[in-house]
Amino acid sequence: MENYYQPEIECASREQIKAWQDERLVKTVKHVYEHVPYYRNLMEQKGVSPDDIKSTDDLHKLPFLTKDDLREAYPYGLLAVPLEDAVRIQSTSGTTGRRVVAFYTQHDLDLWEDCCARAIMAAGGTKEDVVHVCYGYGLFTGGPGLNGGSHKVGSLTLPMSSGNTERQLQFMCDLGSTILCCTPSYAAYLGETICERGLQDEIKLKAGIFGAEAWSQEMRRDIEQKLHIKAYDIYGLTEISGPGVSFECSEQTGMHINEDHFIAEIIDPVTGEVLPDGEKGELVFTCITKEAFPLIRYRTRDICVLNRKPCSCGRTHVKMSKPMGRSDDMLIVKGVNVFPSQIETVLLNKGYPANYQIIVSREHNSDKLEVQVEMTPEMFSDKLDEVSAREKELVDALKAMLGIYAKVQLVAPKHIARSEGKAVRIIDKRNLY
Ligand code: DLL
Repeated sequence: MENYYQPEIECASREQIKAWQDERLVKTVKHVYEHVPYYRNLMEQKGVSPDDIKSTDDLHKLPFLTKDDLREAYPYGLLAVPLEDAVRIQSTSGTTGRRVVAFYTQHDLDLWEDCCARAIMAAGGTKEDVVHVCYGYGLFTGGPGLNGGSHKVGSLTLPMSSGNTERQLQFMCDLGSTILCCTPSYAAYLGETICERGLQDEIKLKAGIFGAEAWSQEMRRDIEQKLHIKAYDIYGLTEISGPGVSFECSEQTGMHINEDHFIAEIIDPVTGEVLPDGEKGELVFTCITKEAFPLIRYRTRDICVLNRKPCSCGRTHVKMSKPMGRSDDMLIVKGVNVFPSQIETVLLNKGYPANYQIIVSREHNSDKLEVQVEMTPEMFSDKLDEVSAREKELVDALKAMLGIYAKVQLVAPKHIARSEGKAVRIIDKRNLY
């Protein structure tokens, strides 16, 4: 069995990584220019030809690609191989507009599974592990990606998919699952249920690989404590392949981007200017090894920071921070930028569980921000003055963090609907778009 900790790649010198990226970028740009009329048009509009791209130093000359391009080119407009060579699609969970469909050849699936296998190995996974995958299967990339990665590691893979918590717990106890893969909100829910039922001693989990949505350090601590595991972050997006674009190592100070497959840039989301490492901005990816759907300079809308300092784990691939919000789902309330992650940090710091909903509305042309927060069973009390005091405390803490007033409504435990996939945190009733 191949060992998917690939030190010759993951710990390669920076010179070697640049050499791979230079060569692969040139090849990929030629490939899309020759096979995708949509790209050829975009490049011609910008007055750039494949001959102008000689190395990664020329990357900035290429046009950006956005989700709007993907929607416009739907369904086959960005497919870079003949249909007969594509073997799979995956699709985003997008609820508005046209769906985004990504294509894979067998080679692309293989490389994607390698990336996920690296993530599992980095979380301590080996062929002795029992990997419990309760990300959704089907069009969502979470289930298929981690499933394929787990196979490559040689672990026993439980393709549970999402939902049916009873069955999840039964298999987890009976089969002795050791690595849990799901969204952090579902992990928190499983942790809560396991504690309520006193099942802590019956589960054998040692690690979790959680991603697909934003989650704070406080939420990590909560999950780690309830499930007695080490919780690792994993990042990815359907357009670029799915989970495994980057992943955490044992140092847990950012996620290593698989730089032999993807080139990362950080840009100013307003001007599009490339920012130096260490500055916060929008993450942009260029795929350099894919055949069917090699997106170039794709704007993710995720706001991050890149860090190239050496990592104690030995990996040399650049690390990205946890996304700190999205340039498109940042809320602007009364003219102030509000990121859901800021609200979550306040709640978890004050000992509340990560079960909350942010409701924005507009009355008489003025924005109203309301946060509904679940209490823990210990906090839950019938005494109105105690609840009011708690609400007031949160209003003050949120004001200090956000700079604006947010109404707080504390609700009973389990009041807010649980999600088996990505949690729905924001309800914006303002119909702004
Ligand atoms: O969420 C792929 C995935 C599956 C990643 C399983 C990790 C684990 P999409 O549905 O296309 O793909 O959503 C991609 O989700 O642009 C981020 O905004 C967000 N996201 C993904 N991972 C993380 C993470 C999958 N670890 C979008 N932290 C991305 C914060 C994340 N946000």
